[in-house]
Amino acid sequence: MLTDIIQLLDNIKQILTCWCAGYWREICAKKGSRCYRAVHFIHGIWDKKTLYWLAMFFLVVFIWMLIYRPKPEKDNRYSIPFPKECHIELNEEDVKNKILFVIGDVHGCFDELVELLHLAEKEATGNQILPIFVGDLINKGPKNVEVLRKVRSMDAYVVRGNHEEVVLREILRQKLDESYESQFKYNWAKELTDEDISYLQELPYTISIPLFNSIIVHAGLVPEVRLEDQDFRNMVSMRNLEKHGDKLVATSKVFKEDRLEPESPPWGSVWKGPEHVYYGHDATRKLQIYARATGLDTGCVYGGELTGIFLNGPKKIISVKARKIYKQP
Ligand SMILES: [Mn+2]
Repeated sequence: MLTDIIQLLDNIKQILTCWCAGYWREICAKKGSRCYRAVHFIHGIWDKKTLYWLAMFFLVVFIWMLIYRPKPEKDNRYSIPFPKECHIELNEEDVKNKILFVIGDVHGCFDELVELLHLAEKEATGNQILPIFVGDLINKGPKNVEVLRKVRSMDAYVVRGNHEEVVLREILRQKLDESYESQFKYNWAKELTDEDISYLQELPYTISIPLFNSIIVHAGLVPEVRLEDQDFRNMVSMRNLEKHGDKLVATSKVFKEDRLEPESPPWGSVWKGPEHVYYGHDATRKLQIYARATGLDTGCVYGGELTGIFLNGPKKIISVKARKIYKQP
């Protein structure tokens, strides 16, 4: 291989030196001119050994560039620390003999969560349920700490929502500056223990379940962008897609009476898979059912419902009504 490269470079050298010698000699009419001297200097050092070291040098530079090529800067909505694993995958062992139940945005609606889990257990007829939450467990609602502790105590999975991120941001700000006062709506977070905070901090952005050809994410995914190249800000905030030239751009505008369509369709209606994505974050559109995406935020905290879907077993959508309007939309 190396001999071939040397041979090739030697051939190139032959061509170059012939070209140089002939051409440069003509244009550098004077034998003592700088151009003439330069050509002969290069010709002089242009031996096999030099070529070998030159080839080695470029090879090392090439490998170094491959290893250390600049990776795009990753950042999230509030520039808070990332979890150790941003994208996790559940394998066969993780989901074996379990009924997967994906639950929409809870937002501190503890009583409704307990009721939904009871209902799910009935539906699962004795089989073990594995709840997977689409994020936004906390904030806005009446019993945020209770919801977080309950979920933590369960064998369950959760992805990061924008509300987990905003609470982490507030906690971080307070740690950095003791005089910093969070807004009243985040007061409940003062009750969180270090374990609660670490739990929130390590929530991944997505959970993939290849066995069920599914991905769980809080807000959405931009079509035709690989999972590892998705923008972390979009994953917790997007609702719609807009066409900017050839590119599909995520936007987070809130849907109101068809105001956005058709220029800004819900991202789920555009998503072609191949995976089926389960998500939340879009309470105003309520339950969204598309060919390859299902939106589960049915606005429990706004007096709507708390909704969950079975990925296997009963394979259906169930929901419970909110006990009251905890927050005005
Ligand atoms: Mn959200």
